[in-house]
Parts: sequence; C-alpha cells; structure tokens
Amino acid sequence: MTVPARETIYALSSGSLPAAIGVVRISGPQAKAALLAMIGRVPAPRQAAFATVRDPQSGGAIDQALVLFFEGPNSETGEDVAEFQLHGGRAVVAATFNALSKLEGMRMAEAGEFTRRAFENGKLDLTAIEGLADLIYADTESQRKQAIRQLQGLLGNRAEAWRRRLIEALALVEAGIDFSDEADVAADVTSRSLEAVRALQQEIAAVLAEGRRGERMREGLVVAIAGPPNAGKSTLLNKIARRDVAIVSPYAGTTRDVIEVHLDLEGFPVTLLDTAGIREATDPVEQEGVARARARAAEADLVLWLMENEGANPVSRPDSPETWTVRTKIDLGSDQSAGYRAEEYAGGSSRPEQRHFYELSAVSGEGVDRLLTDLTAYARNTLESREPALITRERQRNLLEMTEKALKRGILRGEEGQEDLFAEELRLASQSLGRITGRVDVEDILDVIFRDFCIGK
Ligand SMILES: Nc1nc2c(ncn2[C@@H]2O[C@H](COP(=O)(O)OP(=O)(O)OP(=O)(O)O)[C@@H](O)[C@H]2O)c(=O)[nH]1
Ligand SMILES: [Mg+2]
Repeated sequence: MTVPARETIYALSSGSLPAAIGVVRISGPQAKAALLAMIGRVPAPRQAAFATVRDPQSGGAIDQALVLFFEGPNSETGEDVAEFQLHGGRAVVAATFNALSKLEGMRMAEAGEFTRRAFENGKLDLTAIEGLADLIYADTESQRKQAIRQLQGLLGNRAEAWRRRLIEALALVEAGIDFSDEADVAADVTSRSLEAVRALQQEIAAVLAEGRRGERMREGLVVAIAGPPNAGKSTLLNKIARRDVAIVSPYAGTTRDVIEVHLDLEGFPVTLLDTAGIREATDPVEQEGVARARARAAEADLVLWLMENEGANPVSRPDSPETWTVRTKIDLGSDQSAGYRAEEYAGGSSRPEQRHFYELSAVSGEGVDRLLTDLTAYARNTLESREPALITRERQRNLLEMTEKALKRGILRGEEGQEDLFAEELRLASQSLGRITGRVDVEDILDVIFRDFCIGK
C-alpha cells in the first residue's frame, strides 16, 4: 500500500476582509508548483518578490502582490511554504482561492492545521503551541508576556530537562537490575538513582505548590458584583466598563443573566461579572438568575458585595473566599448612612473586611476610582511575581501531578529495594513528562489543543 502524498493546504492567514493586505499562505509539497502556476517562477527563498498573480487557467491578472517562499524544512511548518501578500479585498482573496483550488493536490486548510504540521515536523512542542494560542488571544500586557515566555519554551525546556534527568536515573536502576547478583553494586546504583529522583520530585512538587497563578493569568481574575436587587450593580458595571453593557432600571430584579466585561487593569486581566440581585424570588426566571448569581459569586476570586443601605441587606451573602463591601448611591445622601460604619458589615465574620469597605456613587462617579485602584492592586498582588509562572494550563498541571505522584511511589519502591517496581514508576513518570511537550503519544489530545486555533494559523 502506498502512502498518499501529503496534501498542500492554503488559507487566509490575516484578519477579516476588506483590509489593507490579505495574506494567503500555502504549505506542502505543491507550494512551488502553485508559485510556478500563478506567478510563473519560484522566488529565491526568504526574499520578497513583487509579482503579478494570475489565474493559471485563464492567465488573467488577479492582483499584484508581494510573494515570499520558504523552502522546507526551514519554514514555519517545516514544509515548503509560499505566501502571497495580496491587496486585502474580498474578491481578490476569493479569486486567489479559486485559482489555488484548481491546482492538483491542494485544499483549504483546517483550523490550526499549519501549526499542527509545525508540531508534527518537530518545529514546536506542545507547550510552545499552547503559548502561541495564548499569544494570539492575549488581551493584556501581562498575558502577552506570559504567552511569549511559554512560546519560547519556559515550561517545554524545563520539562525536557526533567525528562532527561529521569531517563538517566532510570538507566541507573536498570543497570542495577542487571547487576542484581552482585548485591553491593546493585545497592550502590539504586541509592544513587534514588538521590537523583528525590531531588527531581522535590523540584516538581515545588512548582506544583506555586498555585494557579499562570492559569489565572490566562483566564483573568474573576470579580463578581453581587448584592440585593436594585443596589446599583449594573450601574456600577456600566460605569467601570464605560459603556452601556447591562440594562439598568428602577425595578428590582432587572438583571437575570450573568453579564461579563473584560477589563485590562494596568496590564492585568480581570473579568467583571454583573449578576442578578439576590433575594427570595417567586418568578421562575428570576429564581434561575439568583441561582446563577450565587453560583458565579461562589466561584469568583473576589466578590464586590453592593448594598444601598442597611435595611436593604437582609439576604445572605454567598460564600466566597474574599468579599469587599461597597455601599452605593452616596449621592442620594440618605439619612440611613448616619452612623454607617464598616465594622457593622463585618457581620460577625472573622474576615478582615474593614480594610475593604467602599462608599461610592456610580452616578456621580465619586468613590469609583478608589475601588478601581484597589482592584488593580489586588490583581497585581494576585498575579504578579518575580518568577514567571511555569504552569499555565490545567493539562500541564495534571501531567505534572501524575509525574510527581509516580516519582513518589517510585521512591518508596526504591527504598524497599524493589528495583523492578521502582523502574516501572520512573517509566510512568517519564511518560507523563513526555506528554507535556508532546514527545510521547499525544494523538488523543491534539484535537483539543488545535481546536483553539483559527483557520490560517
Ligand atoms: N442616585 C443614584 N442612583 C443610582 C446609583 N446607582 C444606581 N442607581 C439607580 O438605582 C436603580 C437600580 O440600579 P441597577 O444598576 O439596575 O441595580 P441592580 O443592582 O443592577 O439591580 P438588579 O439588576 O435588579 O438586581 C436604577 O434606577 C439606577 O439608576 C447611584 O449611584 N446613584
Ligand atoms: Mg442589574
């Protein structure tokens, strides 16, 4: 049976049209043939050429373009790659696609397919690809920095170095097993190996203990605005977002769904949620809204608990790790505010809420800046650190946890002198480590990873 030749793929790799420039990329064995058919030559690799792009059947001019050629394996995908930098008109790109589709062995690329080929040709490991996806989706400066570090191999290189050390330790154990009739040699080799594995296990445990900073940076901190109906939650959200995102009305029970706004607080990503006012609702739709509000507040990193005055606060607060109390509508200057002090709202709880008590008016704007300043400091304190986060995804964390557990089990076996079982655990550990970078069988997870990419990437 002959393996069919690899198909050549093409796609628009730039943004939505019309635009100043539309970049059409081609990757695969037919890239050169496509260039010959459409511009009559293959430009020197890595040198921009100005050319008239023609329909290969009619010979009619489609556009004038800047054309690049990268000869495999020295290209992004590792295959021959051609790139047309066309004028970014819809008809221009459509005519170019039409011309390409008529050539032998060519088809449109699927989402993420260029990057997948780069992976398959050993150009990028999985952690770098995850970094690349994060770079494309980064909204804030701190997210961008984390993503570029990951793309440059922060975790990938570490995981590979760990794996090499592990394989050396494994080789020692296996050597010990071969010498098992010479008890002294075997014991010595096992103890050297144990020492190396203990050091490795401790290093990995320390990385796992750092918490989920990297994952939170990717996803953004979640801050939920919650409180009784009519407290002014949606008004505050709109004020902070500087646009009319949520409906505001004097009727209690206006907001039903959870509304999200993504904020960039001096480079740190924060997702602000507006939720339904929490009360004993009778309307089934409102009941659902209240249930959602409670659930999202409970999962949030921080809850801003809004209330207008004392009397309007009979409802129970959702249990969340951190809550700041915000008194709203201070422009109304109601008498109810007399004697209003933070201590009264600590509600007997031991949480140190007094430090985070705010009074503001979302209408006049008074007090909003102080809240925003503190939110920014909170995001910075939570996300920033001198050491960049090594783990940025659940996938990486799970595999590293599996590695660490196998090492721990292995150490026990080694200490008991069960070299065979020790070696087996080290093999399992090295498999988990290898799956982080994609060195060992990862076919099952590839689709999940590349699903995040757009077509043309
Ligand atoms: N004077 C004054 N009125 C405000 C302020 N904030 C909100 N309001 C008014 O209070 C009413 C309720 O505001 P919303 O923002 O809809 O309140 P909510 O907490 O989202 O209410 P639900 O979605 O029903 O839970 C509206 O009439 C707002 O205009 C404020 O700071 N000052
Ligand atoms: Mg509302």
